Amino acid sequence: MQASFSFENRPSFDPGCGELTRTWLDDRSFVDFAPGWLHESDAVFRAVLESRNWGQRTRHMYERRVLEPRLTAPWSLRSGVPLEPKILDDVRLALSARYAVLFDSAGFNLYRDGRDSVAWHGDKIRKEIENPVVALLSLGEPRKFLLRPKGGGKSRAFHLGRGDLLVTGGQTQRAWEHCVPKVAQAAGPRISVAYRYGMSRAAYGESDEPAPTAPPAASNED
Ligand SMILES: O=C(O)CCC(=O)C(=O)O
Repeated sequence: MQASFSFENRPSFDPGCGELTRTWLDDRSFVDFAPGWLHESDAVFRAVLESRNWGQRTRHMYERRVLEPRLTAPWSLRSGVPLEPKILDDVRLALSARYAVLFDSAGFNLYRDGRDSVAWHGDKIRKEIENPVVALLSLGEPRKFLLRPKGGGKSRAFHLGRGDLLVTGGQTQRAWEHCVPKVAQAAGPRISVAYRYGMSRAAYGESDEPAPTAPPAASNED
């Protein structure tokens, strides 16, 4: 049974993705960024917060299973369940057309406050996809999103929330890793929607978890 959503002000975005600015991280890795790309994103945030079936996964870390410090809710095209609210499916189709791939899954992540985070990782996308594209739509309060060369190095920071769109392409998921660090000060809730394709089969279900390479440090830097 799907919820039906009616928005007072209809959320919208530029389906041509004309506002995307490309930044090269190295000669084969890039991110495309469009701040505030989804308009009326707070209403979408509320709809997603209230309608998703949030759960807390565990992950293997330091030889034991620990609770992931955020809530998640998976969606996949394979399930046959419509992606709702519909604006999120419109986003999926527009980004699929823009990047010439079929985004067939959407992973919802809820960072309830500054204690929630995700550790440094690259997404688990099948090896045969040489240059995977992953699109992240952020809703709610902005949180820092860091990128660094795999294994360490100087990090690049984006502050993602309130309808921001960030797309990783080229070798960014292979040669770089990313995280959302904890913050010491109070932080309001944020949701990210990760549009992906070519995930390993297990990744669509319960074990859709990034493989952490290091715990995220609490961070106050800009
Ligand atoms: O919440 C974000 O912006 C990042 C999410 C992420 O990296 C992941 O779930 O793999």
